[in-house]
Amino acid sequence: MNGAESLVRTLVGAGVEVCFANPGTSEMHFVAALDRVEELRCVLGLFEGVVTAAADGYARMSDKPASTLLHLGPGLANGLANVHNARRANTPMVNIVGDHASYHKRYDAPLTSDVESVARPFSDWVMTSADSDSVARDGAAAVAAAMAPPGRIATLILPADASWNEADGPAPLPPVEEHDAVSPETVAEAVRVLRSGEPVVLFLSGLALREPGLTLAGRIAASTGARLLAQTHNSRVERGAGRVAVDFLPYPVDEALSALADARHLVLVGSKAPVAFFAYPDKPSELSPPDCEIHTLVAPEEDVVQALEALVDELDAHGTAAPVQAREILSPTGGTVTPDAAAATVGALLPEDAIVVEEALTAASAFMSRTRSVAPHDYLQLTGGAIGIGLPLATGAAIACPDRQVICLQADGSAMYTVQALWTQGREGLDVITVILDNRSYAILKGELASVGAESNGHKADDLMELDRPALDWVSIARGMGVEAGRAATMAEFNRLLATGLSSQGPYLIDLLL
Ligand SMILES: Cc1ncc(C[n+]2csc(CCOP(=O)(O)OP(=O)(O)O)c2C)c(N)n1
Repeated sequence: MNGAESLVRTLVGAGVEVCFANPGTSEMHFVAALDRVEELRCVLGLFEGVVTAAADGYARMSDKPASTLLHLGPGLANGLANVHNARRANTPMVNIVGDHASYHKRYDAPLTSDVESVARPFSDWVMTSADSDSVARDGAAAVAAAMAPPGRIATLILPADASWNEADGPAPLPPVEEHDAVSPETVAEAVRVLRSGEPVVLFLSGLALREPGLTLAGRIAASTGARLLAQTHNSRVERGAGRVAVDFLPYPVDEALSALADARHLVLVGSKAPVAFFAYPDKPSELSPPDCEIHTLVAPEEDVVQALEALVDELDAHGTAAPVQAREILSPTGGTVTPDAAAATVGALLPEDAIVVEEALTAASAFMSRTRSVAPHDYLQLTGGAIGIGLPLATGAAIACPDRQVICLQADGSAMYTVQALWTQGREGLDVITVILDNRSYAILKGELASVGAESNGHKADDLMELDRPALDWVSIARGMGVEAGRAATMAEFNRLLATGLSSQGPYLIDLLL
């Protein structure tokens, strides 16, 4: 067995089931090894930003470590924006990056670069395998590093000769770091705050937004009068009818400030203290009021569910019912197309247990509010602000959950960054409906131009935010990648196309003209 095969067998032994890949010459022994190891499924992405976001979507929905196969420094660099997003989602991800054979490096061949330096700012763990005998052990260490709480990015650089030289065989997964439990003192402090009689916000993220954390948080809120609020962007939220409803902190600074204006205590539950996405002249960076005390009940890398359980114990709230969201029956709307009307139709037609991937930017708040009380679903967001995640995130989620309908609510400008994901959806026959929110502009940037106080009334600034010259032909783009598609210019057409997409198997794209 060579080093590459020892690595593939190690990954499988450690629980890695899928490798999202875009390989090159230096990865050919890894590629060949895949045919000798049945258990590792391989999914091809036609750009590395597709590969890394698909791995992220897969891990978010499967709760298993994701892996990628990338080609030297440039291949990794192409994928990094979505590695950044995955890191911000606390996704466990192992990137295998092929490199030149160790003895070839000194010739400075065209693809040579300092791969470790490319990887480091976006990885929590980086290692280059010294030789074929260490590859398996390094691979096992990479998976353990990725699975360390709260989920981390591990990048293993694999020189070609470490791949092709003889190796001993696979290595076992070393012990994986456990979540630290939260101390009784920390829980007691939270109890004191919750019983202070002052307004408290429980600020939730991570596992606090999924069962059983959500119900525990609901019990705490019901028994103390604390308000539940989620971080603005989260890896995965379980929501909809029958679940504890949680508002999201709004993205615009003024709205976020008013959402937190009354809070005297902010208790962090798997979240970070809220800060503005960007600095704006004359607006604060910190979103909680100056007289609001911030308390950490549980940090993202600690045991969120244990902390919530301990808090429920201390509050003696196990008997308290967590209030859940009532079901609202929406009807598809008619008339002109607006984000709100589109959101009402999506809410009305959303199947039970769907996965909603949302990179809707200026339309996000409409979708969020209209899906609050509809069929229960998982909601996946852009966590790191690097646009171009939606289409591949949906692709990876569909690989993880082949029996669930995936609906991707996708702003058009962001869609173009990783549009090749449609081809992977077509190739793999994935049940993903993509709704392109086709406003033919970088609409959000028009607002940002004014918000940061940049003065402009000229056509050059406008020209950098308009996508209508030429208009993108989304139906042709989709069909050209093997995905059936239709265009909707009215709500009646959208309602019909969404129903068509939902009743058919395989991927479908709707170009919704806004
Ligand atoms: C990787 C990356 N590049 C550029 C940006 C800057 N950026 C933020 S929003 C945006 C345009 C978004 O337009 P679109 O996806 O069409 O959504 P809309 O604002 O029209 O709703 C850009 C270019 C970014 N956030 N991330």
